[in-house]
Amino acid sequence: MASQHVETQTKPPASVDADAVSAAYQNALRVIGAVEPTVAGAIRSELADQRASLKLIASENYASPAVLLTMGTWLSDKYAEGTIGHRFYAGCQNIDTVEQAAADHAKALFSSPHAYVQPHSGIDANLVAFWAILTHRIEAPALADLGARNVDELSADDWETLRQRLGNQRALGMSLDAGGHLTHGFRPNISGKMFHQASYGTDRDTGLLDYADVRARAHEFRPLILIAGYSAYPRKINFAIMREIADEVGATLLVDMAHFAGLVAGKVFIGDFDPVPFAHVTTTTTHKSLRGPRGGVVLCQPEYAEAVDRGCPLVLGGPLGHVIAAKAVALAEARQPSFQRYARQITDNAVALADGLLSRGARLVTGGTDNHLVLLDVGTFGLTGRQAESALLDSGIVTNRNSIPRDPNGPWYTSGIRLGTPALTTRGFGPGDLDRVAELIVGVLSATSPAAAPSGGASKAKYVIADGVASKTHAAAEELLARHPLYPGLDLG
Ligand code: DSN
Repeated sequence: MASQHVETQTKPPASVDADAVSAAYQNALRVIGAVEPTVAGAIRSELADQRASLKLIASENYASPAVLLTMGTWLSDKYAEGTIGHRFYAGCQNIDTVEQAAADHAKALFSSPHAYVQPHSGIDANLVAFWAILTHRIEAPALADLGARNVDELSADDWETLRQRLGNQRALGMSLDAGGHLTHGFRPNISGKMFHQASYGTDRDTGLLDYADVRARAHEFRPLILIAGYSAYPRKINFAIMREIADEVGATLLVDMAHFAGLVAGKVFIGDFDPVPFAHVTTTTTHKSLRGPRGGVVLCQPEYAEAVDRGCPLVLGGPLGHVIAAKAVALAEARQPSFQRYARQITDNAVALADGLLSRGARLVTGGTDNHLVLLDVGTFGLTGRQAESALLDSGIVTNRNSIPRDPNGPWYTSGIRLGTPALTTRGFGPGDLDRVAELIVGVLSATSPAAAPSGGASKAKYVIADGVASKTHAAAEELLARHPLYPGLDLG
C-alpha cells in the first residue's frame, strides 16, 4: 500500500554510554524482579551465559542495546492490524511512524522498491511471500475468469474454484541436506503441504551449487516458484543465473536471504550476488547477520506489493509494534558505514576459521566458505554431529549439528557441525582469534571418541573426551572472550 514517506534518521549512534545502558538495565531488572524474580534471574543468567561462551551458531548474533531497549516499551501494547495509515484500530499514529521508518530504512538499505516489515519471523515472511505469489500469479487471472473485480465479489462456488486452482502448486528449492530450509517446501513446514515440492542439490564432488542441474530440473518440473536461499550452504549464489532460469520456465523467483542479509546490507554480496534486484520477492529475518531484533521482512517488486501488504490479517497476527520499532533501529544501524566494515569482517573471519580448520586436517563441505558460515564434516573425526556438538559445548564452544550432503547419519544425529562468525565478529574477534578457535575445535574433536552403545558397537550420541581437554579448552576460550567482552561496560549490578 502506498504510504507517505517520513524522513528517517541515519545519524551515527552516539558513542555508547555504558553507564546509561547499565542504569537502564539495573532499573529494569529491579522493576521486573519485584514482580517475578525468576524471570529477572533468567535475564541475568542469559547475559552471563552469552558472555561466557564462544558463540558460533551461524544464525545468532548480539543486537545492540538500542535495539534491545526499543523492544521493552509500550509500543507492544497497541493493536495495529492493517497497514500504515490504514488500520483496523484507532490511535495507531505512533505505530505508523515506526513502521514507516522501518520500511524506509529497509528500502534504502537494500535498494528495494517495497518493504513489508510486519512478519514476526522468517517462517511468517515466507508464508506471506507464498500467498502473495499465489495471489499475484493465480488469483488475479482467476478473478478475471470468474468475472469478479475483487475477492469480495466471489461467491462460495467461486471460492471453491479458486481453492482448487491454488492447490497443488509446484515449488523448486534447495534440498535440506544441501543446506536448504524447511520453509522451502518441506513436509514438517506448512510450505510442504501447500506445495508439490522438488529439490535441487549440490555437485557430488565439489559440493557447489550446479546451475546446469538447477536449470535442467526447473525445465522438467516447471515450478510456479523457484526458491533460492539456504541456512547451511557455505557459498554465495549467483542470483542473475537463478533469475534467468526462473524466466525460462515462467517461475517467480523467491529468494530467502535470512542467513546472509547482513552481507547484502553490508555490500559484501553485490552485483549478481545481491538477490534484491533479481528476485520478484525477497524474504529475510532481521536477527541473524543483520543483527536486529527477532523478526522478518519481505521485500518485493512493485507488482507484488499490494499482495504482500495483505500479510496481516491474511497469515499474520497483530503487528508487533515494539519489534517493528526495533527493526527500524537495527536497519538504521545497518545503514552506517561501520556496518559495511562489520559485514566484511564476518566473511574475513569465516575464511580464517575455514583455513584454520583445513590447515589442521579437517574436511569442510565445498572446501571452504565465501559467506558467514563453515560446514565441518565431523565424520573424519569418527564422530556424529550430535557427539561433536555436545563435546564442543562441554568445552565452552556453542555450535549446532547439521546435515551434510548425502549424510550417512540422517537429520537427527547428522555428520556435520555448522559454524558461523556473525556473533563473534560483533564481539570484535578478528582472523587471528578465529584461527585460535579453529585450533580449539580441532583439539576437542581429536580428543573425543564415541562411547560404546549398550547394544554393542559405537553409540551415535554418547562420547568420551580425553581427560582435561574440556577444562583446558574452556580456559583457553575464556582467555579469548576476555579480550573481546560482550557489551563492554554493561554492569547489571
Ligand atoms: N533456525 C535458523 C537457523 O538456525 O538457520 C533457520 O530458521
